[in-house]
Amino acid sequence: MDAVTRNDWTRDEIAALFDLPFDELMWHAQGVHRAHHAVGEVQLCTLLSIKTGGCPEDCGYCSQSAHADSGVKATKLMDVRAVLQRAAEARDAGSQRFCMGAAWRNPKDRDMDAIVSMIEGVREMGMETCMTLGMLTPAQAQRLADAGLDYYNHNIDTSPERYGEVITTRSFGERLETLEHVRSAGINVCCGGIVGMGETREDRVGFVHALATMPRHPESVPVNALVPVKGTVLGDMLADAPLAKIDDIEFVRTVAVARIAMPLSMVRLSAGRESMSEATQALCFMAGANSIFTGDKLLTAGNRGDSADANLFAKLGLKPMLAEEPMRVCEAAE
Ligand code: SAM
Ligand code: DTB
Ligand code: SF4
Repeated sequence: MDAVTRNDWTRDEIAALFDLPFDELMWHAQGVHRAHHAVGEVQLCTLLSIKTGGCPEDCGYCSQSAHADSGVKATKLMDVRAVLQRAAEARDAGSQRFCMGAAWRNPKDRDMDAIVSMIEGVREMGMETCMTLGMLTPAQAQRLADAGLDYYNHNIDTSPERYGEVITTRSFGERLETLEHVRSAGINVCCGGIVGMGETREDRVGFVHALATMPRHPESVPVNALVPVKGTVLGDMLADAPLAKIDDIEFVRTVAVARIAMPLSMVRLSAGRESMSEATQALCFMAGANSIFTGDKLLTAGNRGDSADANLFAKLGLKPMLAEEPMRVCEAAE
């Protein structure tokens, strides 16, 4: 690796960061952030669900699981032209990266031609591309790399110990296998998870520890706040136990610890901003979050919308990050 990133974090060290007095934790996180990232610049990414609902996986948080009763209608894979139209709109609204998500356990080989055309089309518009399609074989990962895919999102979601309580249809180990295929193909990794699923502090420690001890840190680390959806296991559990909702300061602590443990990664303040106060979001940016999803929709859930975000950026003096030529892993290594 390089001189500033460490992959040998112990759980005790991560736990000790979480335990710091809040002021000291923020001071430390800001120091790390300022040493490696442009201050006051936030990357804008836009999400599109290219294939919604009917997913065979049983992720307890997800509205798109066929096991949930969320009312989300299953659709087929979108037409390539319609996807490119949405990408052009996102680019015109100032977005730097276009992230396409499919509610699949894994893509079928018959879907790959359309997926490749989407990647090529979005790249031609000058935007970075990200896909999240579930598990990949090494050959599928290579095909996406050959098409020019910049990032693949595949989250570990929570600590290795908690994983089996949230998802039973696949294992933590299978998640890591796909991440390895993505890395080996030379695609940048986007990997993070969800906070606020009723997990313990120890689980949050384990979650950040698992990311920060990967052989290479993910280039993007999305930290989602659970969007509780009625009809999902976790949405219903939290509706019945409002006290289990994550405390705002604990959420900010998680962002700050991720920033310190993975200094060079983009830390993305992802789902859940719609119900987060502006003050909490401001603390997240101060803690080192430097990427958000724009627009008024994530995949199926709502998002704050561009005018509310423009207003918040103006209040906080934040600027959208300018698009850069995406750094490919193969060039970044060494
Ligand atoms: N099916 C693919 C997969 O699971 O890898 C990609 C799409 S999936 C919706 C992408 C990520 O969105 C999940 O790993 C999870 O971290 C996040 N997510 C899904 N539902 C969420 C919710 N209700 N609240 C917060 N994050 C959520
Ligand atoms: C990620 O970690 N968060 C995004 C992206 N990766 C694909 C997805 C958030 C989904 C929020 C719930 C929804 O829209 O259904
Ligand atoms: Fe399917 Fe992804 Fe939702 Fe899990 S998170 S149910 S894999 S769409």
